Amino acid sequence: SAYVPDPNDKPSEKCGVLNVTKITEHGKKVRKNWTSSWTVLQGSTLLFAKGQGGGTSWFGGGQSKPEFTVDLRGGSVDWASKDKSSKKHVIEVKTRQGTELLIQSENDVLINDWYRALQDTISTHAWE
Ligand code: I3S
Repeated sequence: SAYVPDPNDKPSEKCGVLNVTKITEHGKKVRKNWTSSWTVLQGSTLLFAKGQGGGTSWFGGGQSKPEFTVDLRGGSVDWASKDKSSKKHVIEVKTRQGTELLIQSENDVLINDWYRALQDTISTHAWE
């Protein structure tokens, strides 16, 4: 029988450009370095790649690897408090591995979608 998409199905993948910085790595504070990153949510993994690669697909050539990836399982996602950043629409992601990231966009609709997607991911992908 023909494939009929279920309108209630959530996409397993989300991608877009976000401003990102690490603030903690392996539990240690690191210097902020805000960069515009191509960001992909794939299952319980969040992947970041630098820039937008001059228009060629990041996935295409196979030569480019993600700048870094984080495992969201067992982590947390919250709106960042004002003391974490002076920017607006900032999400704080904490991972089980002791990495803390801030992700941000000037676009409030876009960032709200990410917030929801990240929350969904954390609640549906249990830790072990
Ligand atoms: O939390 P901070 O230290 O106030 O973060 C700001 C700094 O990282 C600053 O760079 P310097 O390393 O040159 O001080 C950045 O340019 C700012 O964007 C950081 O603050 P915001 O509030 O934008 O996250």
